[in-house]
Amino acid sequence: MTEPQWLELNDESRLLTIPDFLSWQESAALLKTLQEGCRWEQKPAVFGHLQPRLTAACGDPGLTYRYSRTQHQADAWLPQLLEIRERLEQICGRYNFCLLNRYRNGQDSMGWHADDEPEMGPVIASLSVGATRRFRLRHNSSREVINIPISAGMLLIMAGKMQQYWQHDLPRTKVAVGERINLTFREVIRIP
Ligand SMILES: O=C(O)CCC(=O)C(=O)O
Repeated sequence: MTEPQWLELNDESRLLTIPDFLSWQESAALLKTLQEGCRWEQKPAVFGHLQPRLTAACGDPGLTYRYSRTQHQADAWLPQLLEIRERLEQICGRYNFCLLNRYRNGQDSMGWHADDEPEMGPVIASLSVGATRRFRLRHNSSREVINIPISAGMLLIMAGKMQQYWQHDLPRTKVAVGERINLTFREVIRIP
């Protein structure tokens, strides 16, 4: 695995990328495990539409993560995800929840947003398996856009004030691409 290197963006936002966090074989095995082992759902979006992707969630018992009008209740951790969590925590952060997004083809996507809910810890570790897709970051005031092609096995950690000053998305593509699953390990802080 390549040595982790932090990229310091403006406004105290920090980004780390490790292209080979998982080997090609580990990525292929994890893709299959997740396809078969997670409880996938297509959640409602706005105006009676469905979200253009499938989602699943794993985490510590009793945890729920809410964003917009969507609610994700954690299923039990798969053993493979617990192993990854341990590896991630050796690099940076603490994680008690994993949101999984499954993009079935190039038409599936995720719109511009920030993971800035009050109950969300500031460090988000995003790991991808399957097809390569373009991930974008956009600064809220300068509108600078950073394009990051994310391939299988690549880890990206967003930290510092990233969620406060930047949004991110996963745009659709007309290129014929296969399935991709993205896992975001997060810390959901229980608010009394
Ligand atoms: O699929 C991705 O890489 C992006 C996922 C994402 O934006 C999120 O889970 O908040």
